[in-house]
Amino acid sequence: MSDTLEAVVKALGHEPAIQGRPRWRPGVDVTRLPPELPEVLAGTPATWHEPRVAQEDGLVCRYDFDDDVPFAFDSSGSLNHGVVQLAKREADRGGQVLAFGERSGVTLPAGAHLFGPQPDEGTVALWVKPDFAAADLPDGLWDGYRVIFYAMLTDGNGLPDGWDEIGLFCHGPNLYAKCTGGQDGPFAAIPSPLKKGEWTHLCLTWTKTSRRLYVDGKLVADRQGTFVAPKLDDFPATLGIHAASRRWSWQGRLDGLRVWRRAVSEAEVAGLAG
Ligand SMILES: [Ca+2]
Repeated sequence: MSDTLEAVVKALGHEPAIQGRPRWRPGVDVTRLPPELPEVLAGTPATWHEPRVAQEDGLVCRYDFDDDVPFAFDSSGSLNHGVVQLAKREADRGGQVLAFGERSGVTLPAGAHLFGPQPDEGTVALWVKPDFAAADLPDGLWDGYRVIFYAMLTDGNGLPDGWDEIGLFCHGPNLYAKCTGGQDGPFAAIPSPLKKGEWTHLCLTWTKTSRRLYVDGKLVADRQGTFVAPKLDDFPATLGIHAASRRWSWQGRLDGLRVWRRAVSEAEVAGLAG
């Protein structure tokens, strides 16, 4: 018996007699709905076809968007599907891509689920096509960010500038790549090679002793050293939006996201970008 019921029984001297117990509410009478809602109720339910799944060594996420699935389908077989918010599929790159605008993004599974809780190595690769010229982006502390991919330890940081983060983003005229454990900053900050309205392939890889960024299959940043692996937890990773602030959306198109739990080789990167 609960403490409350025990107290009631003690006060009454007997168990309470309950009368007028509330019943289930009656169902909604559709004939009484506002006139615009029956139209919605009569709408065609979403139907879609499951794309083909192809497993690959160490690959834990593959989004190609070449399907009619109402979410981001992971064809790596790892079930790391994503929730698409406001971004739309469009015909491009011989199939479909995802078009992003203000407040749009894709929420992926948690960083630790994708990469592991403190990943010594990994890869994030994808195609990007901005709707903006890097030279036109402001570079103040609180403006001009365009996030491509982000995974991070839980925190409420409003900017893509913390520790324990794996990310790719533009800020002002530069492209940044980070894989930060300890108190590292971005390992790559280069004049943005992205061109308005053009596709570019980006690939970030890391191991215990390296941090690398490839652009169109070519190595453009290569930091060697002894690195602390980023810590990750159950905070969701994101595509095309900053994970913590839900701001700094990508403006343009993204396609062909690949996430590996290993650092892919230079030859593999060249193959992806080919
Ligand atoms: Ca595609």
